[in-house]
Amino acid sequence: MEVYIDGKFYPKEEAKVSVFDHGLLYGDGIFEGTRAYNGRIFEFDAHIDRLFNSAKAIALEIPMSKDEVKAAHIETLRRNKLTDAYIRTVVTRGVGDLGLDPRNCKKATLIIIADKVSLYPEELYEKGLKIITVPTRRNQPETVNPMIKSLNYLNNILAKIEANLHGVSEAIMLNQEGYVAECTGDNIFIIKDKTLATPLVSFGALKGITRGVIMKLAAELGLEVVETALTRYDIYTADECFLTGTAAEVIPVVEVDGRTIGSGAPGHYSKQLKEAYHKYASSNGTPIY
Ligand code: PXG
Repeated sequence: MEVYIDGKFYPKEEAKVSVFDHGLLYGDGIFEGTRAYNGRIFEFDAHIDRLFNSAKAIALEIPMSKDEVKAAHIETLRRNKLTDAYIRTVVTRGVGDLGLDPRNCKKATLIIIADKVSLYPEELYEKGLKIITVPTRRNQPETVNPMIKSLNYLNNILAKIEANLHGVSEAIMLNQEGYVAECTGDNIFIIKDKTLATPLVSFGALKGITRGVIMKLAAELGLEVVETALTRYDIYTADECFLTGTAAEVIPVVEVDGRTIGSGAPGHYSKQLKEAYHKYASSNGTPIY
C-alpha cells in the first residue's frame, strides 16, 4: 500500500509524520472518510466540500485547490489499484513547536490513505444492532461545532468506550438539552407511520453525507422525510431504527436501552433503504479510471 503525504507517495511502513505535528500534539486538524464503490468515488464533491468547510471553520489553510486535492485522491486510488475502498483524508496544522499557537505551524500536512474496506460482520446487517444511550454528551456547537470533522473525537471515543463496557458496539449520544444527537460515527434515523425522521444538525449531529443520500432515497420510496427534535421516547416507540455513515453504510438497530424496536428484526423500510443505497452507490459517483 502507498500513502500520499504532501504530494509524495510512501510505502505504508514509511508513511510517517513528525512528532511535532500539531495534529498529534493537540489534535489540531480535520479529517474526512470517503468510500469508493465499483470504481466510483461516492459523493466525491460533497466530501471535498466538507473537508474544505471543516478547514475553514478551524482557520486552517489547505495549501491546494479543491481540484488538486481531488486529483491527489484519484491518484492515490489508482496507485493502489483500488475499485472498492475506504479513503481516509487527514489535514493537520502541520509541524510546529511545543506550544499550542498555530502560528508556529508554517504549512498544513495533507495525508490520503486508501485501503480495502473492512465491513462490520455481515451478520450485524442481517440481525440488526443492539445499542445504548451513554452519559457522554455530544460537543456543544459553541465549543467544537459537531459540523466540523476535527481530529478531536475524544468525546465520541468516550461514548464508544461506554458502549463497549456495556457489551454493545454503538452508542446514542444526546446533546446538552437531552435530545438525541447521533451515534459515535453515524447518524441515526427512525421510521414511524411512514415518516422518516432524523435529528436536525443543529441538535448536535454531523451533517452526514450518507444521511443526505438516504433522505433523498427515502423520499423516492414515498416516505415523508423530516429533520426534527428527537427524544429517547421517540426512538423507543419507533417502528424502525437504523444508522448511517460512510463506515457503517446503512445498519438496522433492533434494540435501544433494552427496549425492542418494532418487531425486533430489521424493518421493511430499513431493508429497502439499505438496498437502494447500495444500488445508488455502485452506479453513481466519480469514476476513478
Ligand atoms: N456522525 C459523526 C460524528 C461522524 O464522524 C457521521 C456521523 C456520518 O457521516 P457520513 O458523511 O460519513 O455519512 C460521521 C462520519 C471512522 C469513520 O473511521 C468515521 C466517519 C466516517 C468514516 C469513517 O470511524 N464518520
